[in-house]
Amino acid sequence: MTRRSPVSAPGPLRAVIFDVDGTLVDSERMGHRLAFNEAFARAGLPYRWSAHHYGELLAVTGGCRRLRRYLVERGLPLPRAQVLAEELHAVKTDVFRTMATEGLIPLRPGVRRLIDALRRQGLRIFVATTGSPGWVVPLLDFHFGTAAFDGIVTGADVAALKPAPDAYRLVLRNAALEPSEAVAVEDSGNGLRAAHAAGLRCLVVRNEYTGSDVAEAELVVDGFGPPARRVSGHAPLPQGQTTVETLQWLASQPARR
Ligand code: XBP
Ligand code: MG
Repeated sequence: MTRRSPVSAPGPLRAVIFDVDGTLVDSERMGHRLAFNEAFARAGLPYRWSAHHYGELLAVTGGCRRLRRYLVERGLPLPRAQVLAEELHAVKTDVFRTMATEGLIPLRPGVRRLIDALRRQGLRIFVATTGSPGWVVPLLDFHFGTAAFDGIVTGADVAALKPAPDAYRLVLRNAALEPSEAVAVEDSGNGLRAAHAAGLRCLVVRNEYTGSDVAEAELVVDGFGPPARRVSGHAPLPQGQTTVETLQWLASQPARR
């Protein structure tokens, strides 16, 4: 059972912490999924993950853990599944890094506008992801330049992946921030639970793989916009967009947990 951080009082917004997969970038269905399938093919394995099945596999965060679980479910003994998952994941990471640096992993619409606006307002911008540094850093560098971020925490930096709060807690600790001074932006129930367990308020920006397990978020929208529509929560969305004002509203809300 994960120990929860104390619920923090609402405060002025100083920082925004972004998830990467499914939040900053549209990376899962036509990105990671294809890279996993390429790794299976190169290993001569018959497995292929369909877009629909991949949505279910995303319940397990971290590509290596996802592979290991899948291989165990196919009947491989755990030690063999662990070794094979690590081998496949190394290939998958190489394939995905190449896709990222060739521009095949697009930003979600509206993300660049929001990041630029946050920077203009002097807010600090961080990344907390369960993904691997082998592709996270090149991908962020391709789209923004890594100098765009005040800190990047990846799955390699923490003992436990989301839904554990470790990545968010490490960002807060490195940046000397209180949870009340930052908000998280996520796309999944696992990410939402990680943010909440770290004491953060959370905006969920839904995508095709977002499940019904995000109802506890302080705010849910269907995109960064325009057009962005509220799914739940009463935040301002000026001109149908998720803006700095939207995130300031989020920081002013009592935590819903
Ligand atoms: C994303 C993940 C990642 C990616 C694959 O979760 O779980 O594992 O699917 O990346 P979140 P790796 O968006 O909550 O961080 O293969 O490098 O793990
Ligand atoms: Mg995500």
